Amino acid sequence: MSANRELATLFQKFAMILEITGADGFKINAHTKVARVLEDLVEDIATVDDLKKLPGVGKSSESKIKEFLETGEISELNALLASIPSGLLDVMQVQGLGPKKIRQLWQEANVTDIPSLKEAIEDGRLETLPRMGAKTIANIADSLAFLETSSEHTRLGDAMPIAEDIVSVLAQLDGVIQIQHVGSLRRGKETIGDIDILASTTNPTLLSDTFCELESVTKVLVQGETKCSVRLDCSMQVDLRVVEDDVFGATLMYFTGSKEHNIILRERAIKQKKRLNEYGLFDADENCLESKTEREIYKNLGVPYIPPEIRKGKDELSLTETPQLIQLSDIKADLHCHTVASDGHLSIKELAEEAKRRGLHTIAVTDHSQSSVQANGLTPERLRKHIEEIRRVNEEVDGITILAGSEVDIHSDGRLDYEDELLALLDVVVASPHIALKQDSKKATARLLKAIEHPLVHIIGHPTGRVLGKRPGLDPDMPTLFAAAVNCNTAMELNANSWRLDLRDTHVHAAIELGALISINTDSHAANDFDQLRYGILTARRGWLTPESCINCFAQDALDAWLARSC
Ligand code: DGT
Ligand code: CA
Ligand code: CA
Ligand code: ZN
Repeated sequence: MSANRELATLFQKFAMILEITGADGFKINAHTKVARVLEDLVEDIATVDDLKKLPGVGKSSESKIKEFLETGEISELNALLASIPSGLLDVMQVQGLGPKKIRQLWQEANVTDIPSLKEAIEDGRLETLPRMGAKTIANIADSLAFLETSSEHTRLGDAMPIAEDIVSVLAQLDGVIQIQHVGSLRRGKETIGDIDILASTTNPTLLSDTFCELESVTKVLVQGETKCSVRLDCSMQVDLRVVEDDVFGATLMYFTGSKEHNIILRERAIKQKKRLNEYGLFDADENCLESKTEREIYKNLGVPYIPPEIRKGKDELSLTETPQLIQLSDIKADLHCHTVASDGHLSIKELAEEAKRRGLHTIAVTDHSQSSVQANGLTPERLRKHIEEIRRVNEEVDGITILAGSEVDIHSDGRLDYEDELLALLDVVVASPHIALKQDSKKATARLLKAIEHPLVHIIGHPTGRVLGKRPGLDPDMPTLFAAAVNCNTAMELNANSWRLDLRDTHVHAAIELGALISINTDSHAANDFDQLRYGILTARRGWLTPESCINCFAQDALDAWLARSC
């Protein structure tokens, strides 16, 4: 791993501690900016000749980076870290606790980590603090509970690259015949308990030894010929199962799950006087009917092949044919992306070139609106200029259509953040909730309904505003929203960013059942954010989405016509 990531994390940490200790905003922002630049940097930071040429990197950041590259440490950060209790960084993960509150909790209530925060809530210490009402305390308690229930699971977007790295290393070993990830990861769940890998090999010893000695392994829990289990430095557990190659299909099916899906299939087999287990499908005389591939087993059971993402043990087993679920290659447009005009890292042209490289026919530039001050949202005047600039670049760049759009804030009462007159100048309007994400369900429903029914809105962006493991987001009455979306011909977004995946799988399913259109967008702020599309696709597939119900799969003409619709 290059030092970029590690350094970015350190600069982020720097910014967080500076915030807690009450440093000035300029200094905090400078560190956050460097962290972002490092995260997006494609080349290895160690190979950059002149660090000061990087945006946001001044003299002091330069010397910190150099120190780190030479010594692996930043002494100023160490000193700063020593000045606060280390557990306070965990407290920052609690949604709704800003640095100022944390500082108050620390200095006035002796809160130094998550356990002492819980204690302070339980023994009533917090109530005695100024500006700490019962409602605030209840909110903190809620966020704490949420943080706890979600912390055992890893986001799909984090688990997938880890699993793929391991699989690609092991696949190269002598003797390995088939190897792939299974379990909830193969089913594309938004969060993953542990990573499961299935392999067949002629050299099980080499495979298990290599697996248990991977650099990222911190603890070997089980090491055997057929099963190994390890813990990684990121604290995830990985299970490796090794099977005979001629039963690979049967075990693939078994370990892909879900357990509920497997149970129903087994019952089907029994009704047909057969037996299904991880070694194959057998007849009454224990002759093996099928075991090599999943497809053969489904076929023999008289069930259409069921894609892993929808193996939930629900209505997938009443399907009469395999559904043609959406695939990555079906996506031809991205309708929600940011540029340097607000909080993105790419220029309009860079964004368009990246989208073109990825085979899209259309890309929409949808920077933030004026109320999103932290995201450098555009004032009406800036938006007008931005539209002109987008039109100009669209003329300049061949091979892709660049649409002028905006990600307009939906205020807590459902009003939009720009006047209609301005919105009418745009090709595409994505309306999203960003603030007041704790309002009650009724208010949230009314708020989003108003946006859906607005004649100039095309898409509702990340409708709940949830962030996985951090905040649950809005909880509106979804069927009501979807019915309105159908009526008004407004698309509901599935934001592909793996922190969001919003709408979630079950929402997508409910939406398309009612006939609503879905829009899968990456919400890209940097070039590699486009890579997140695959997680949106997995989630969409879990929601049974087919290309016809997704506006991003429309051909250019059809998309243009849909955007120009009047309603
Ligand atoms: P996770 O790890 O909690 O996100 O979810 P999974 O689905 O990956 O569950 P895991 O890792 O416990 O097991 C992997 C697969 O193995 C699971 O999807 C189905 C299969 N499996 C595990 N235990 C059983 C079982 O007791 N019965 C059946 N039929 N299948 C099982
Ligand atoms: Ca698993
Ligand atoms: Ca497992
Ligand atoms: Zn947004």
